[in-house]
Amino acid sequence: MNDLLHLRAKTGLRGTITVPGDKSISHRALMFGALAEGTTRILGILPGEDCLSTAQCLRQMGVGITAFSEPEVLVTGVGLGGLREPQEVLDSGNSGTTLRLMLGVTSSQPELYVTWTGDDSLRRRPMGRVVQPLQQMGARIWGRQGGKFAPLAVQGTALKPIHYVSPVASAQVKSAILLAGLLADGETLVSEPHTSRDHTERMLSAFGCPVAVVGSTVAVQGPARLTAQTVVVPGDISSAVFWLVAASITPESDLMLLNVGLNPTRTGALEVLGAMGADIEMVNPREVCGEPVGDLRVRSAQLHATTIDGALIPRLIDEIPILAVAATQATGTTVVRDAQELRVKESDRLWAVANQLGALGADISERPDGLEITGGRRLTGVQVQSLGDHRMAMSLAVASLVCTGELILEGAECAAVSYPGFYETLRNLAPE
Ligand code: SPQ
Repeated sequence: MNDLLHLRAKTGLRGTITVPGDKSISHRALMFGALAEGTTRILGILPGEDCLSTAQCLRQMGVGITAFSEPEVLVTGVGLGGLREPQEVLDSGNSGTTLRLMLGVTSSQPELYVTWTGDDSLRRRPMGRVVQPLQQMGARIWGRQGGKFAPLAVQGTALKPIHYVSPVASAQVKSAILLAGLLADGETLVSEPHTSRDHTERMLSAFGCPVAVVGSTVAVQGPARLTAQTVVVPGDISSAVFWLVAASITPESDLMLLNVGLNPTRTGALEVLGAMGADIEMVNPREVCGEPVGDLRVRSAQLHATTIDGALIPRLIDEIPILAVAATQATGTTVVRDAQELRVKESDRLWAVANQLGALGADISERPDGLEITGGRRLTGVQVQSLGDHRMAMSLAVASLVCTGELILEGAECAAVSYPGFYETLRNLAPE
């Protein structure tokens, strides 16, 4: 499928939106539920394609998971080491989180042989970053180019603990090693240059496995046991930011976003939008299942340029495409640095953002590790492409709100990877 979606500018986005469940937390709730003893209840799970991939792979390894259409999803845990050898190749679809975290889980389980694959995009993404440290732990993994790319074959075996000093700040690398460490005998540590999202650490503790955190170093003690829990998944801040930018750049807008996850390792985009002059108010802050949550009210505002770099990058890594859209409407030149990780996401997001926003007439240039965007140029609707990347699709759809003429979005359907119903919500916010 390669849907063509026709979109036009609007004014006055108004209403209340409950953004779908957090993707990172939904994946982890399924995985930890599968590895726990007992039945885990998940409320508010994201019914996105990526999470469905995780659920399907786990089911193929003998885990009972009820339908996502029900108000709560039940996961019948098999316990650490209890996964069954699958009969088929397991397909992670478009989901880096599924493949990287599950490489950690499956490589540490003796008696399990698994072949992992994914879609065209995922088979191009680097897996050496988890395969190599797992091999240091003793993992037996084979794949294309010496294990750098999927398909990957894993023969589970007993692993030994390591202290891995990661060259990149990556929650997927950190989580894969920690999950492998759950069955290793002793302490497994991961240090990273800046702290990446910490949902694994929080959820492991909630499932009864203590996690020691000192600065940007995290440690687990194996062998561990996980106990089933009830997980209430907050709304995904990475999805909420599309609406924060949409309302900020569209005149006469006033939106309320309910139940947004506000974990400090994920709120970099809120800080950046605040620094750009966005009118965002946090209402009713609270804690749900160990994760900070709140409601966000956002109104139109004149934005100005900012710089995004350093330790902020891992705290907003998935929001850079939509922040680039905001920067096209800001006064001055916004600079993004230290963001070379964006080159190995669902698309090369630095190239994709520069190329597609450039096609709309934005003053944007690509740097080896970032972007430079000078706001103020009027955007013109033309045909642009998602390049099969859900965050590109939704960023371009938001850009249509400020284009003259019609923007035609090719490959719009991939938004369902992380945000089923995104375009319907966009349509309902304001008449054209
Ligand atoms: O799962 P996937 O495909 O890697 O998804 C993305 C996204 O845009 O939704 C990245 F492309 O999010 C990652 C995120 O970039 C999800 C994630 C996680 O749940 O642990 C961590 C980040 O990746 P990384 O490589 O920095 O660890």
